[in-house]
Amino acid sequence: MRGKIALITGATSGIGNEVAKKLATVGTNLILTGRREKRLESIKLSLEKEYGIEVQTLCFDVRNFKEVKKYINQITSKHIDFLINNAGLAMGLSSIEDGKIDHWESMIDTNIKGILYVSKCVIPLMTKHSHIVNIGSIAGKEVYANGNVYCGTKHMVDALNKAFRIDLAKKGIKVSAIHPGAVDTEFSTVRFEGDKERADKVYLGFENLLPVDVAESVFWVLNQPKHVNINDLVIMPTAQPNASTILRNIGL
Ligand code: NDP
Ligand code: 8X3
Repeated sequence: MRGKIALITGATSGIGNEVAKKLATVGTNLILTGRREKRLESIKLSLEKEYGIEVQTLCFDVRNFKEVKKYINQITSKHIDFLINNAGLAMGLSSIEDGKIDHWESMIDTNIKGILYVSKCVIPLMTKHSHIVNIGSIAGKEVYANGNVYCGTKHMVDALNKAFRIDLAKKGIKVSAIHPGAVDTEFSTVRFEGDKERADKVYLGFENLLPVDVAESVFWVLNQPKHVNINDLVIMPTAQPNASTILRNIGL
């Protein structure tokens, strides 16, 4: 992993940030993206200082193809070894007839178009043994009440993951997806538009996944021998046996 180059979208918080830290510990150079420039800068400074790696930051919105193209063109390296398609979000948790159009558009544009736009621009920089890891969700494997559009976008990520693998196999590019259950990040605060009290309730009474658990899975997937591709990995809290069941207050 030392000296290789990984591009991680959505590295300003949660899972993306933790994947960046994990790869930094083994000497992988990083290209980190997100919309919050100050956070990107402070993550860059701290990882460069602590691990002696090179970090390039690119501040752009994955929903805007012109921006994606412009910033990916600024990448100083001619080659990308790993692309972690992580940027994503849920907005709202409402029955289909109550859902907000702007929430739907934001999820569709970020979770689906974002992966397509970034991948379209990064794949030309990838060669044999490069590897794309798409962060899907248990919501891409099952549908839960009021999850409608978010679940739909993550089902699309699941489909794109399979499609990318077929299309890119001839170039020797590996393609994997990791589908987590509940991870305590800024995800629920974003979903409930800053309502931290409501967000915190999601994780009450059971041991949720931590971003580091997902980062360890990403690391494991990237570290398989070159003839081994992990297609799909679903990682759940022990207390969450499926998307819509969380066993609270029983010590799990
Ligand atoms: P966070 O909210 O902590 O992180 C989301 C990241 O995505 C941030 O770095 C954010 O950066 C970035 N992002 C969001 N929208 C955009 C955009 N339009 N352009 C560029 N970057 C964007 O949540 P998580 O770490 O939990 O989420 C990471 C991924 O994991 C998502 O795809 C999510 O769907 C998935 N996931 C999360 C689970 C959970 O329970 N937390 C479970 C299963 C999957 P910035 O705001 O700076 O742009
Ligand atoms: C995030 C997990 O179950 O909140 O993708 O949809 S869930």
